[in-house]
Amino acid sequence: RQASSLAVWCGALVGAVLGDCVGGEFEGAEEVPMENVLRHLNGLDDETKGDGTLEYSDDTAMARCVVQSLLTRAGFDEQDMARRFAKEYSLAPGRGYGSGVIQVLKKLSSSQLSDVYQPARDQFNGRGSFGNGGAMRVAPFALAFPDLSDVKKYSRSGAMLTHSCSLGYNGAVLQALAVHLSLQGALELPAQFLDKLISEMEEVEDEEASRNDARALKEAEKPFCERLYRLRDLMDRSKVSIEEVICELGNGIAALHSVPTAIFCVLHCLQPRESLPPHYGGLERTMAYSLALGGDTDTIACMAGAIAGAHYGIEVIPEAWMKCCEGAKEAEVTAQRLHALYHQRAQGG
Ligand code: F2R
Ligand code: MG
Ligand code: MG
Repeated sequence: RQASSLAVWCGALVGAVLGDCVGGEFEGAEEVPMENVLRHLNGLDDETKGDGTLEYSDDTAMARCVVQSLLTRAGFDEQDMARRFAKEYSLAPGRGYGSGVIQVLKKLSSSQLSDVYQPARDQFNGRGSFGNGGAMRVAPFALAFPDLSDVKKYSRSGAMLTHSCSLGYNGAVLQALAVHLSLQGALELPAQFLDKLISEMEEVEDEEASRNDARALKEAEKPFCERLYRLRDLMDRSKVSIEEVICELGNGIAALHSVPTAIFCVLHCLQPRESLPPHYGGLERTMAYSLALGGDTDTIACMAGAIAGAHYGIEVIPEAWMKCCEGAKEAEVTAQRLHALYHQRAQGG
């Protein structure tokens, strides 16, 4: 892997935006034939298409708030981040937000609010959201903090501004870990990458709150670990169908049914696959495969795009794709600023 450090930072943030913009076409579709995916992706090469024709959705809208907050505050500031989420929603409410999180975003705009985590705790009769909204926007945390413990701590806190159920915020922690490890080149050794994710999540899911939520929702004792073990089994099989992936890992709006799926998409597409064009590189394969799963395609492709982009770097992203996607060029610039923040922190600044 030859990509420079700056190239993988840009790849991560731009990969996430591409996944969101390109994946929006199929969000909510039950079945997505691969030929439809390839037709959609081929259409991105059409020179007559204007700049930014594919608009980003809530995934990128919220990730932009995370980026701006981390950069402006030179670290995590929950008040500032909450304010930015609320303002972004009030300015552009039509970006396809989850139906529950809208209530949180409205409450976060109140000047009377003393605890910015309270609206999220009140969701779903006090159980909190287990949606993937915390995970879909988490990549910038992985790009801003050099210490793994900070990545875990702040990605969790950032997700808890809207998702107080551990099945929501732990999904964000898992996604942040996957992006962070990928940035360090960990996907060169896929089996070790997965082992590391499992060992980190064993610790994360050992917390009492996580165990209680898992019990209340009748999930496995450590739900994300259990999915990662299923993922490992799928990887060991010589052939695996789209239906098996959906059945074992899911393709839905819950973090549990989408974050491990996104990680699988990246791992599965490290090598060429029969169903995908031979001229496709790894990032293109990951995008196409994520879309072909159907379901929450913008978010699964967004999360897979961040992990894959952190591995392959921005140079492999087709220029025509970048041009079509709203916010892609801006993501390249802000990734450079996150790269500087990361290195400043790494040097103790
Ligand atoms: N919302 C969507 N897609 C729907 C279609 C939008 C359409 N294109 C349009 O423009 O109208 N996509 C976006 O939402 C997902 C992220 O959602 P987030 O931020 O997690 O929202 P929320 O509301 O917290 O959770 C999502 C749904 O999950 C269910 N749920 C969550 N916790 C629950 C609980 N404790 N008990 C029961 N149900 C729970 C609810 O149905 C929530 O509405 C991304 O896909 C993003 O792209
Ligand atoms: Mg979306
Ligand atoms: Mg979505």
